[in-house]
Amino acid sequence: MVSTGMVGRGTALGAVLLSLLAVPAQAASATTAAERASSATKSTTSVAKSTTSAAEGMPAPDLTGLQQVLRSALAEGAPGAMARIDDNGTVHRAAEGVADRETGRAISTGDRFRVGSVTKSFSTVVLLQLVDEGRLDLDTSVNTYLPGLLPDDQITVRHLLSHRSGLYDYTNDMFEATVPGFESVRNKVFTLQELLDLSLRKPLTDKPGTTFRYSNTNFVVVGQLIEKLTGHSLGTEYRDRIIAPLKLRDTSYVHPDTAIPGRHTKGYLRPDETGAPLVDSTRQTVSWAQSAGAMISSTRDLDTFFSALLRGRLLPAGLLTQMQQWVPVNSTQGYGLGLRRRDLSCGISVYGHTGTVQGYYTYSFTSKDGQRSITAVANTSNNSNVLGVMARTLEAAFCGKPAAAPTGPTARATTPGGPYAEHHVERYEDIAPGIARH
Ligand code: REX
Repeated sequence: MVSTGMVGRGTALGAVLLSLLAVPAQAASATTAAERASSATKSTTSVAKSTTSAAEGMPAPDLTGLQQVLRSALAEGAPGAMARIDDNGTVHRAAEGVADRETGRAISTGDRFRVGSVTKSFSTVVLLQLVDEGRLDLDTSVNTYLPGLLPDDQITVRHLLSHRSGLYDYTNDMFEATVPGFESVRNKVFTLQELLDLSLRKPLTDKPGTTFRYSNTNFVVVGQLIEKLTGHSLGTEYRDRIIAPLKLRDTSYVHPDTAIPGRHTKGYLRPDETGAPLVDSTRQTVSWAQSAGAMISSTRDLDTFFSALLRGRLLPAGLLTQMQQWVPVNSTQGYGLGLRRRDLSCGISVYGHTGTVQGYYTYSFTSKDGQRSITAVANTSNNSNVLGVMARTLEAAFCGKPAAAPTGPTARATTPGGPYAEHHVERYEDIAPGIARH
């Protein structure tokens, strides 16, 4: 395994008790955010000149396997699925199915989509740049910056970013009934405070700092911190600190607009009732998620973003190290600060985030050196089979061709066909209970 963790792995699924992670904030480098931003711009055009080859120590992507994985996603009910690999300057694109079921337009890797929780990595970068600027400290109580906001002074900024605050995830209740829940918030505009108030109706789920439990509420509070400390809207901060410096042409934060600007794939939400038709969920405010999940982007832009992040273009080394202090999620996954780690079957670990927003599943991950990245998207959700199938795009992108066809009594018993079906693919995705229908 490539990665190391502060705490042991192999812990049981679900909430994981931890000893307190006392990770001191590293001394920030003297590089300013503006300097890093300008070097980020240069580096995106000079990837091929790097002395580190993405191929080093990593097998070539299995493009045939990738295509088969996307076909399997369609077989499980996704109208379309696509993936783009950026491998040290070489681009591979794969797409299957449609972006629009009415017109039949084929899905394309150039299509924009809703990235869901990949937004959390953007929010984290903004907040950690503020840490770098000395405007807040990771191990200080959130209530120091937003007096009286949270019910417990023990909740620190680090607890929010690593999902260890104990703040209840209000989306558990909001989307208990999938389509009615979605329709009830589709056109709604919430303030961040209103979302936090929904969470605070329930007591803390755990003692702050002790337990990893994924909760959108954490990143709602991160959004509040960003707005309070900068005096600007979230959209302004994403634009000035990440989107503009990295020249992410397809990335935007248009909340509360309901339309996805430019060419995009439609999103199709699967209802809970068996056999009920998919619901076109493309248009929505995503106000229920905001800094936890409301960004729009493309496969190219997300590859650029995570590659730049892991290559140290957005944060100084000390803070990038902090982002990679892992809390175990399950036997092959860890959560850092707004960043996921997944350990693949070939021993390679990859870094990025996943996203689930009605009608869209996203996986966006990069190698440790940021030289090879993949973003894979299916235009459906509430379908755990599609979610599980799409995880296999990472195996195809980073592990190369599987050594041998799966054999044995359990082969293909629980996952549908296609490559990697039986080979060390985590069946448990870290999402709130009941979030994806089986
Ligand atoms: C909300 C419901 C899912 C989705 C959610 N999404 O919390 C956040 C996110 C923003 O992306 N988190 C994921 C709905 C887990 C991540 O980090 O990868 N499901 C759907 C239901 C289930 O409504 N009843 O599947 O579209």
